[in-house]
Amino acid sequence: MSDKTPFYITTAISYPNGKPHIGHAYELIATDAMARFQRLDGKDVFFLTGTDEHGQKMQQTARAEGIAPEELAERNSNEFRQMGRLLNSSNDDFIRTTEPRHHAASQKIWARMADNGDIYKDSYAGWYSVRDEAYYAEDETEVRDGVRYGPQGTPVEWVEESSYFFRLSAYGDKLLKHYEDNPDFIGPAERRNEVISFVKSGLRDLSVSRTTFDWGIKVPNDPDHVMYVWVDALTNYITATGYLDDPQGPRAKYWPADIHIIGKDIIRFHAVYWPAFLMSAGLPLPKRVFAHGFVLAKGGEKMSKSLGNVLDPFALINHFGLDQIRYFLMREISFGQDGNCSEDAIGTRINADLANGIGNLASRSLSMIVKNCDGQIPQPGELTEADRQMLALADSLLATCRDEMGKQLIHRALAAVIAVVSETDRYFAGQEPWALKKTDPVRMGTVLYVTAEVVRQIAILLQPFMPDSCAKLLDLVAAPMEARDFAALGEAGRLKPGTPLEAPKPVFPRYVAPETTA
Ligand code: ME8
Repeated sequence: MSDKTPFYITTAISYPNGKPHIGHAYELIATDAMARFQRLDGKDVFFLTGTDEHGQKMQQTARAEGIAPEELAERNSNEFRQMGRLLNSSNDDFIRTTEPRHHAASQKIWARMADNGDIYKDSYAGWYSVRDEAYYAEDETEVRDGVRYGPQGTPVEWVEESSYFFRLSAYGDKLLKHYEDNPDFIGPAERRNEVISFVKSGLRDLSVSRTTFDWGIKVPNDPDHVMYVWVDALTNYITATGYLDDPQGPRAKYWPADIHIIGKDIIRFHAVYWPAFLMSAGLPLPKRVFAHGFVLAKGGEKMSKSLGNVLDPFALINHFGLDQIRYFLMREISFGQDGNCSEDAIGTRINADLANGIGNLASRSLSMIVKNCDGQIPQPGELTEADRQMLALADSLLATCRDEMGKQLIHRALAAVIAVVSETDRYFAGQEPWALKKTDPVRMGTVLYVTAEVVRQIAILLQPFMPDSCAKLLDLVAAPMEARDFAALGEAGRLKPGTPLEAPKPVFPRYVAPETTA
């Protein structure tokens, strides 16, 4: 048994009706960075991602391709799994909602809601968006050019069918109380306000089964009905913990989840429906739901095939490098807000922060050590005020990063680290170790020691965002493998004078845009 504190984090599970796009990559990278951060900070992390394979959208896409939905799901779920490997995602499990464990869990949660008297049979007549897999009230829709659209801008169609309902209307006050008692339940603040006003406007009972198609999980004791895909989809988070099979089982300790990371378009499902289902089923609620923004094209346009501005994550990684793309997306876009992504901006960011920033600092200081200090980490002399301030600044970064990451402000954690890189550059330039070589070699050694020590700490802290590159940086400062987590930050893991160093190899090359041929 681990005595570490459990920490459970999830991404949304993606619809495998097509290949993964940059939005999917963005969410997985962000969630992976948070999971890695908590692991390095000593938590017992369980990180889940996967695919949401049922529903009308999957059935329609499969039909249009002339294949069975199982085949479509299998093919594209593999693409998502492969994307995870390519992105260096450290997820501990990958759930597919077509798996038997998930069918069983969904039927259990349904039975618990039914036993609580919250499910009744009636018939549904109203608007449905297949693209969003969402029911909308008439006043949430609008007609443009003869087509009716839902609030996310997707077309809606009229649906009339026999359906089971969930008594969502009974949960309005309970949900509002929960939001009030748990101010951190929904983030960021804009999304919290949006959810509160939606619930305050009055909740109607929710149709939770479909009878006009059959690609879903069967309702217990009524096989003509399949569950509404969101009932089954949301349940994935609890399926993977095995909590419904055995609350004492090996993974049950991870429920309730510490945080669900999702995009802003699906906040209503996670912050209204999901907690209501769990309250009904008598199960603990997740501690937090955080909605990130959308990745947009240059100029803030939505990416679309017709505009020809779709950025393919696989092509970007091939061109710029994985850690470069991971870093760019986490640093450039304020987590929780929409942000633009363009090749120009990626190139600029790589050069400013990585090549000219961390990369240059590491290679200048470490190559001076290799050349001028017998290839060993020098013994520092007496520390000046400037040295002490430099080390104290580096030592204070963990607290800042912990605080920002605890609020999912990933971009701010990174900005704080980069600010220390700039400060170290100023320190290094101001101390002029190259000039001290002849006049005061001990002092030169001290300056190089302090700089290399800051590089070590920065490399440890940036591991969640750029795991492979930071491993290389940590190799350059000869950080022992067992001293690369956050416990090794600060005084505890200071570089050991006398440790041999190899000549540094460049970790972050400058990006040079290929010449465009007219
Ligand atoms: O919504 N930028 O699946 P999905 C950033 N199956 N994030 C984006 C994005 C973009 N351009 N486009 C999509 C679903 N996303 C459901 C989830 S969870 C129980 C079920 C995000 O494949 C989106 O907000 O449409 C969501 O969090 C995730 O990608 C999967 O979207």
